[in-house]
Amino acid sequence: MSKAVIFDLDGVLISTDKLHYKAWKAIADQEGIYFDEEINNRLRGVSRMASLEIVLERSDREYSQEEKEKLAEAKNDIYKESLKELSPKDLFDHAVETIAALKEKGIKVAIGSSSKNTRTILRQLGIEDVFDAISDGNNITHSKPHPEVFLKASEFLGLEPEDCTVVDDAYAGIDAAKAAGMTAVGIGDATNYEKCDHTISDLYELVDLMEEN
Ligand code: B16
Repeated sequence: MSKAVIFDLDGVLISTDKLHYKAWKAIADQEGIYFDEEINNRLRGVSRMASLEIVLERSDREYSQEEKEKLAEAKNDIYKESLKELSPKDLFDHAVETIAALKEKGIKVAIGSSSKNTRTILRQLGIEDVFDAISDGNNITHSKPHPEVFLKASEFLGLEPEDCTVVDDAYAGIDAAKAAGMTAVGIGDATNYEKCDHTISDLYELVDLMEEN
């Protein structure tokens, strides 16, 4: 049986997709670059700088590293402003109940997110203090599908990777979990991905699943 569940954040406990979209769209419009929701879907689970590279694919000119850093910072300023609107009611159904039930069973809970804004988001959602470990964009040098963010989470928990189960909604997250040697549970879009060890349609299904595995 796994000793811990590592939750991806965006798309698993909350959706910040639209907020990312609005911020990237503002940057793309400012630069005269075409950007739509379909392109935005490719940014899920991807780091900020890697996301910018995807946004710039439609540009007809090259950007210097300095320009790219300025654009990424401008996007993050807009995004951070919008995070102020988040509140506990934005948490997905049964997120709080699932975390509480897992903890009651002695299962540790952690976050494994590519976002450098993870702690701000958790604070806005009122769940900053419930996790045994938080691994995020600030403690990694490689973004998913690299396993680093989940391996760091298991290290912070003091557990072996094989003792951990990851829940992620992005293909890159499932790949990262498998590369880390962890059990991968897909939710949302990832339920269509054959690399998942298990799939769930509601977070609370994790509670029974953790007893079986
Ligand atoms: P930031 P996750 C990811 O979060 C988002 O899905 C992705 O769209 C974003 O670019 C990335 O975090 C970095 O976010 O700009 O806040 O550092 O799915 O790994 O929880």
